[in-house]
Amino acid sequence: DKDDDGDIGVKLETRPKTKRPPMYKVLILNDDYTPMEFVVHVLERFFGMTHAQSVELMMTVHQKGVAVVGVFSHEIAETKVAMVMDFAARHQHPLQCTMEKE
Ligand code: NFA
Repeated sequence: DKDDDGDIGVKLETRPKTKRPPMYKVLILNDDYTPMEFVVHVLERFFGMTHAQSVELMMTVHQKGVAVVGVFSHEIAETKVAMVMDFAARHQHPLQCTMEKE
């Protein structure tokens, strides 16, 4: 079945390891205080969504508690999270934006 000739098996050819970098989901979390219009504005401003897409996603977060806004490389996801958190804090809203490995 296996190694009947007692040699040391050396794998001569493997598929090229094209390891893709991990991707990260950026999430928006619901809260009771951030105005709906502010969340819609954030989605338009930082995620390039249309107004209709933004309203729909905001309502999903409002009703379900959380939603994925997009999937990005680690660096882009980190930047998006930082920009949203900074913008929300500057406007004194408790809106939370986080990232997690896909
Ligand atoms: N739940 C917030 C409200 O009723 C709206 C909201 C939606 C906040 C999505 C955060 C994220 N004002």
